[in-house]
Amino acid sequence: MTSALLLIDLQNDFCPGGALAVTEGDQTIAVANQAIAACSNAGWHIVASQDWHPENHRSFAVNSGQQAWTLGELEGLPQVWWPAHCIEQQSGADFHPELNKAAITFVVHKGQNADIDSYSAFFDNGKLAATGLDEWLHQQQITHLVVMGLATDYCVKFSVLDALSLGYQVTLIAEGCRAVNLAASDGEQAILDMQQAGAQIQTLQTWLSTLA
Ligand code: VGL
Ligand code: ZN
Repeated sequence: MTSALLLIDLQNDFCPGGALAVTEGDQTIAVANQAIAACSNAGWHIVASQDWHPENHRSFAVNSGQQAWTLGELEGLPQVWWPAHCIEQQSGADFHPELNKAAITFVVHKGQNADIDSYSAFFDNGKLAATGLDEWLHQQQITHLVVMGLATDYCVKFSVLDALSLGYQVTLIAEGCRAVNLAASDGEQAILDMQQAGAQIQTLQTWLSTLA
């Protein structure tokens, strides 16, 4: 079994002070850096996704004439209207400054098509287009993913569910994740959904001890 670490959207806009700030989003960075150190040691690939939108993305409330943080529909799919965030090439889309970026061996961008949102690191929300992540993981013969990042109830959840349906074994490090929590229990529910679908939920320490 070949494993990789998959870090979801550890970007400035999802951290306190960012455009779509997730409560304690920045507290995932120290967890990610510990995981990165251990995985580098073990010779694993370290893969990171970046939410990467054009300025005219229609998931942005302002571009669709909607109120931010409310629910609507975009091209027939349910859509939360988000504040403008993670605009390609801008600092909000950068990885958090404390993340050990040098150790990342593959970066995948998602959300470039203005007409459809893309929570998963594998496919857009309508599964119309693939990002190339699955293909790349196949080329490396990676069959197991250890996942953490932002946000638990959106990009982490949909990445994990897609990974499981694509046949990967998935371990989720819950303390390396934080949720948007539009409803207070969304993060908790997302973890249950991932577990139900077959993800193994582990603490950082327990997982690190399996590596040693
Ligand atoms: C995300 C909302 C909009 C995420 C991305 O990374 O979870 N959430 N775009
Ligand atoms: Zn986004």
